[in-house]
Amino acid sequence: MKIALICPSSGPWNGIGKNKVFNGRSFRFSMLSLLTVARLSPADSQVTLVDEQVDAIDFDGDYDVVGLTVMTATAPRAFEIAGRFRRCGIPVVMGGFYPSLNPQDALTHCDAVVVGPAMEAWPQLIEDLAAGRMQPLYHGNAAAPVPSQLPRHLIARHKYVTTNATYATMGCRNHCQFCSVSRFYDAHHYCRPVEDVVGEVKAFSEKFFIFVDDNLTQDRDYAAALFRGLAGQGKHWLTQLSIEVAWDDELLDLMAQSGCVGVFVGLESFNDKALGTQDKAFNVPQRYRDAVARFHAHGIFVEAGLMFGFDDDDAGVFARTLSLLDQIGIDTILVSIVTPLPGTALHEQMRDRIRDTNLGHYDYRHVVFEPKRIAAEQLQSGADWVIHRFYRPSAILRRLVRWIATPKGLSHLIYPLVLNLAFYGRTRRFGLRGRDPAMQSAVSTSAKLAPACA
Ligand code: B12
Repeated sequence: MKIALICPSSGPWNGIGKNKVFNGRSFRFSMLSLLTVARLSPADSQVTLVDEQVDAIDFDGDYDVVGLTVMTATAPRAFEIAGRFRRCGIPVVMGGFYPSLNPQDALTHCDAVVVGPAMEAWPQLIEDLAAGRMQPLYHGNAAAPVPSQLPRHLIARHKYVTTNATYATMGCRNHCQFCSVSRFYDAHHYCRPVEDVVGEVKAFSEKFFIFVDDNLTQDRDYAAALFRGLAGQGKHWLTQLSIEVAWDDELLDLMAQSGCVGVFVGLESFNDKALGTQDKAFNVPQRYRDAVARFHAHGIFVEAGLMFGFDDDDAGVFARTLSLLDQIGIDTILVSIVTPLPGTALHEQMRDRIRDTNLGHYDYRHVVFEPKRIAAEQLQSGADWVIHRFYRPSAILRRLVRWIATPKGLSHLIYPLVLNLAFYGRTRRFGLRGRDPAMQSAVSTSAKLAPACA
């Protein structure tokens, strides 16, 4: 069977890699979704993997089936691609976050949808297709063994910051209202056998790799066993996790010893009330500074995920946040505009306030709803302004000097350095400037962290 697996690209991700400098390559990694589907395909099938961010799609290709991996933001482009292949009589299957959370909509654009992970579902679908009895809906099994030894040779190493990405766990037990992940995994957290993950990491040819997990340390005992297994391999890795791990000295030690050099933590906001409305009250802003210091003491830099546009956000939130980020010592930020992704709890709450239904705009970069306390334009401009200010060269330099003073400041400097420069490049590529909707000086001087509540 000839199978084409395609990852569509959209918005500012189009044309990545065209420039020599600041070409976005530093943000390109993973492709685990389609590599996993490729691995689950029959051994005698011929698989072509296309990442539209860097490869062209051959619409005249001779394929028996086309599989598309689809996020909400890439759905319009995926629908276009699907239409072209279907007009040539080639069946199209969709999987990934958008079709899994919105299968009926996806089915109006394709022949079958795989809901959830591909395990068990994809092999069954291919068998049914070959027998001429493919069904419209297949449900994957997240508890089934995850295939290792992915066919990474199907993607070109030089087009990615790394092709050494993997995951030890899937999903998250938290119920953050805005998040697709808890819905996708039905608020479950699945762990792969430690020995499988350790074996996979050992086989990586390079020192650096990425865990794309949603919350790597949510199961504490599992994480401790994993870190013990990884220790001594001399690897360096990044991941995403919840802030609570900062208070667990033993786990932090193990994490650092196993080679963790950086973490992405969804701080989201410095406003307890906003966090509460999103069911994320386990983040306590008064403790952020201490948490960051603990990571730094272990040689781990901290990237903060931030969201603007909560109902409690007013015009002062941008300058206030910028000032607080500096006070708590954050190394890099990833800013998102609150986005009610279809299929999430937030989408259900905001249904009446959505003013833009173009799914291509559901990429955390556009305001698609009517905010409560500020105008939509202020939200857009304020978010851009924060990114622009945070990544101005003088601020980057100041942060790097501060980082050098941490215990592994010199030996791990490469990571915050590369990431800060990559984000700087992104502000240039996206042409971000923005304006502070409030009077910057008036607000930033009044931004003070409340004393830590123990
Ligand atoms: C790595 C990553 C990226 C990478 C690479 C993505 C890639 N193509 O490989 C980059 C940096 C490019 C990226 C970009 C974006 N991302 Co992203 N990304 C991730 C992350 C962290 C891991 C993805 C991954 O590799 N998972 C591991 C694989 C094995 O799992 P999987 O993707 O779910 O795939 C399984 C199933 O879904 C299914 N499946 C998936 N596709 C298909 C296709 C077929 C045919 C079949 C049968 C099955 C199938 O089978 C797979 C194997 O079991 C996820 C979070 C997450 N939990 O997945 C976010 C995530 C997918 N991204 C997200 C978003 C919003 C984005 C961006 C829009 C915005 C941004 N933050 O910049 C952009 C969009 C890019 C664009 N416009 O083209 C959201 C999507 C939410 C949604 N409802 O759409 C997520 C869930 C993050 C989040 N918590 O909100 N991302």
